[in-house]
Amino acid sequence: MNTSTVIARYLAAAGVHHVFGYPGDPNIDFMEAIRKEGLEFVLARREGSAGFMAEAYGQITGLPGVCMSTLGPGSSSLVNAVADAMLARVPMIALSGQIEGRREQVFTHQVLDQNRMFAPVSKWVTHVRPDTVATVMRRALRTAMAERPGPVHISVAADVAGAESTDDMITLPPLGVAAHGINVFANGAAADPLKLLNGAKRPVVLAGISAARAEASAALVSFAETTGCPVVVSPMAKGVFPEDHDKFAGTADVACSAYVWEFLRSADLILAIGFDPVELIQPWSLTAETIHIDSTPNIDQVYPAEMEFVGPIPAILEALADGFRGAARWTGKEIAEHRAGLRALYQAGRVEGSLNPSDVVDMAREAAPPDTIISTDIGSHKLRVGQGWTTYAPRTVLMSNGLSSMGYSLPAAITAGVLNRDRPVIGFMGDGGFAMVQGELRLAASLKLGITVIVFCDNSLNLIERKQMARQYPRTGTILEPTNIAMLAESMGCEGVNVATAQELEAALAAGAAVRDVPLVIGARIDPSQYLA
Ligand SMILES: Cc1ncc(C[n+]2csc(CCOP(=O)(O)OP(=O)(O)O)c2C)c(N)n1
Ligand SMILES: [Mg+2]
Repeated sequence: MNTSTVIARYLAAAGVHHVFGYPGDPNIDFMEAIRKEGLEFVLARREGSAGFMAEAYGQITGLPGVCMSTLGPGSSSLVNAVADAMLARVPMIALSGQIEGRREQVFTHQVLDQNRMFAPVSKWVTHVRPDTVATVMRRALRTAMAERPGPVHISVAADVAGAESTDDMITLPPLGVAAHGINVFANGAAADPLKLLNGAKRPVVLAGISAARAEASAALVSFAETTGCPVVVSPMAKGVFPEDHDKFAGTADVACSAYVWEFLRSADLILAIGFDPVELIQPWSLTAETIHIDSTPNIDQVYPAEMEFVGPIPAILEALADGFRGAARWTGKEIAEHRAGLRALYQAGRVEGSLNPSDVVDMAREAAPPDTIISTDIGSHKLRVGQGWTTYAPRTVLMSNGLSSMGYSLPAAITAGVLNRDRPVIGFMGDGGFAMVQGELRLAASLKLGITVIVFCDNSLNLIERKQMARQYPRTGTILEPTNIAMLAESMGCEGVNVATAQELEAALAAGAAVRDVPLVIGARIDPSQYLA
């Protein structure tokens, strides 16, 4: 078995069926190995997109997303997506080719020190050799998957990829998270873990991505129902708590952020349940006591917590709910009023007769089935999508909210389409983020994905333009020239339509609801004035 075959067999053993990448000559043996092992290679149109596709694969499946590049220009192009996986806490195996070992130390053309380049954005950086490859793959998979998950970068030298391996035993380490064992850390040995919870009058849950990774949805619902706690979620955790539940209290750090934080400020106890501060935009400003509940200790200390429950989140929630003896202090009416206020604020600033950003989100939600998977890019549109899109299950809203990198949404929607051919997928993106990766439409068409792509066309890097406006600076470097999105989409084998009114959008979305094997790209010319509200 050659070294590449050992790598491929480890990936297959871990349950991975796709490799997203862009090749160069050092990758040829690896690509042949994955073909023989039955893995599918997806040729993105740029390494950065391949990496985002792999990241989305990790977000959706919980398995490592695998991406591949050549050496030098390929690997350096992959850095952004590896950084994205690092800050999204997504397991990833990133494989880059490298020049033959003999030349690596002294040769210069295309040769970068990949270990140093990837070190700050990876949990582990290494290379394989024919006599270490199986051991390296076990450690790579275990490292990528262990809490908090993240990327491992592996260089595969051109003379190693096809070389016969002497370390070729396939033995998969356990890759799941622990099911048992709760550690309690508290100041004061006699601290009663339930005293705070039982005594609180207005406890609120702030749930995040680590709860979504821990499959804690059912436990979270029963915890909220038993204790009467309303639940606010972080953007990337959307769906961890069903958003039609009467205890749902909104998404933090998207549109209407101040309103949601005001609600959190009214709490006398915060239960941070798998809340990862990587998603926090402003420094923590709450003064109420906070209990940290997560798979890992509160090592960031972005928020202070005198008590930590560390272990499997569902088990912790069940134990706390079992011991709950307090009375639910929030009335259903209070939470319902909060939600109605949030909804009104999210739609505020609509210009009658225009196609407003919230109209695009609301109309798309209206036309799409409940189990639709969406992705969103970064910018003003994300803030609307993040608050306005209602979702019911985890792993159905994909976004890059740790690194917050533009250009994520289209590659992520493609992965969602590849993995869910019988389920609707919508990719929301700004005209800026779309322009960064629009070539991937050709890939989406060639894969015959029936995904819907909705581009918020405002001829602007709006989020940045608004900051210029706030300081009364002239618009410099934030203007995007208009693009005929429909024509562009059609030239890439997709269906395309440009819309500028609610009626036109409604008709386009109705067409989008039909089962298709071609992507539908909607260029939605929006009136951005609502963003200012
Ligand atoms: C790769 C990358 N470059 C720059 C930024 C900074 N940035 C954040 S939002 C934004 C504007 C995005 O414009 P667009 O995609 O059109 O979305 P809009 O804000 O107009 O909705 C920029 C430049 C970023 N987050 N990621
Ligand atoms: Mg824009």
